[in-house]
Amino acid sequence: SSSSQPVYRATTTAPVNIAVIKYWGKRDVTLNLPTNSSLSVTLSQRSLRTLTTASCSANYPTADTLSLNGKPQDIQSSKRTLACLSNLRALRQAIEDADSSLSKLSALPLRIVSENNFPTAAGLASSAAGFAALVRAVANLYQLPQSPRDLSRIARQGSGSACRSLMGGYVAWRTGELADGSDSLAEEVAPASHWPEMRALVLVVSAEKKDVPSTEGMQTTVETSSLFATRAQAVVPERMTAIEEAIQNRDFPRFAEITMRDSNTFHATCLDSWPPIFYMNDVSRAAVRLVHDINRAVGRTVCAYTFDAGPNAVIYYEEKDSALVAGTVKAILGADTEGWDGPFNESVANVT
Ligand code: 2P0
Repeated sequence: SSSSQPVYRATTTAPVNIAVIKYWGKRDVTLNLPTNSSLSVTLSQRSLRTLTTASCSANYPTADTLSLNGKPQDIQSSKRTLACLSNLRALRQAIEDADSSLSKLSALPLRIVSENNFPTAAGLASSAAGFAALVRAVANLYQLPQSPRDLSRIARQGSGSACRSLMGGYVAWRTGELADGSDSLAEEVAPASHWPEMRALVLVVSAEKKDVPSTEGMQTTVETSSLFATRAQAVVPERMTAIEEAIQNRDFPRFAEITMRDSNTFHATCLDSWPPIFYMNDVSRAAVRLVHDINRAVGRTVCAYTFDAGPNAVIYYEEKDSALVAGTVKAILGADTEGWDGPFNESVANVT
C-alpha cells in the first residue's frame, strides 16, 4: 500500500541578515535582480532564525505544501516559492538522470514545514531567513552538490535578501550584469571569525506587520524618486568598496559611518518616493539621536544604527563597548535586555 512508502526528510536552520548597504530597487521583478549591490552581517541564530523541515514521500497528497508557523501557505499562488522549488527539482532531476541508483525524489510531492522564532514581516528580515532555510532544506533533502554561492542564486528568486542568508559573516550580494541573473549572487566578504567582536542589538520598536511591503515599496521608489538613481548608480558602488575595506581592516568607526549614512540615504529615497513611504517612527528617530549622542559623548564612534523597511533599529557595536552602548540604550530607551557577551553576535530588546 502507499502508506508503506518511505518518507525522506531534512531539517535545517537559516539566520537573519541585517544589511549595512541596503538592497532597495529591482531591475527585473520576476528574477529579483537588484539595481544595486548590497552587503550584510549575518546574525548568530541565537535569537532570530528560521527552522525548516523538508520532506518528500509517495504517501503525500500530490501537490507540494508549505506551512509557516503552523499555518498552511498557498504556494501555488506564490510564483517565487514555485520558482525556488522548480529550480531545486531540476537540479535533483539532473543528478538522478546521471545516476540511476538514486531514488527518484524529484518525482515526489514535497512537504515543507517552517517556523520563525520572531515576528513575521515586522521588518525583521523574515523572508530572508525563510527562503534561505527553504532552499537549504530542500537542497539537503535532495543531497545536491551545489555550493552556497550556487544556492544563493535560487534563494534570490524567493526574496532578494535571502541570497545573503546562505552564508555566515559579512556577505555581499553582487548586482551582476547578465539579463538571466546568473551572476547576481551572494559571496562571503569575510567570515564571522574575522571580526568576532561585532555585536548587533535588535531594538524591536514594533512587532506589527509593516505598512508598505518591501516589494511594493521599492517599486514605488524606482518609479517615482529622483534621488533613487543617484543612490544606486553613484553612491552605493563607492560605499560597497569602502565598507569592504573597513571590514577587512576591522575599522569600526569607518564601518559605522558608512552603515549609518547608507541607512539614512535609503530612508531618504523612501521619503522622496511619491506618495512618500515612512518606515521610521518617533522611537526610531530617538534611537538615531541617542547613537549620535553616545558617539559624541565618548569622543569616538562606538555604535551605529541601521533601519530596514520598518521602525525597528539594529545597533552595531563592538563587544568591548558593550556596557557603554547596550547599557546606555537600555537606560535611555528602556530596552529590556543587556548587551550580550558570549560567542554570539546578536541580542534582541523590546523598546515599545
Ligand atoms: C536589505 N531590505 O538589504 C533591504 C533593506 C529592506 C530594506 O531586502 O522583494 O524582502 O522579497 O526581494 O528582500 C527587504 O526586501 O524584498 C530588504 P524582495 P526583500 O535587507
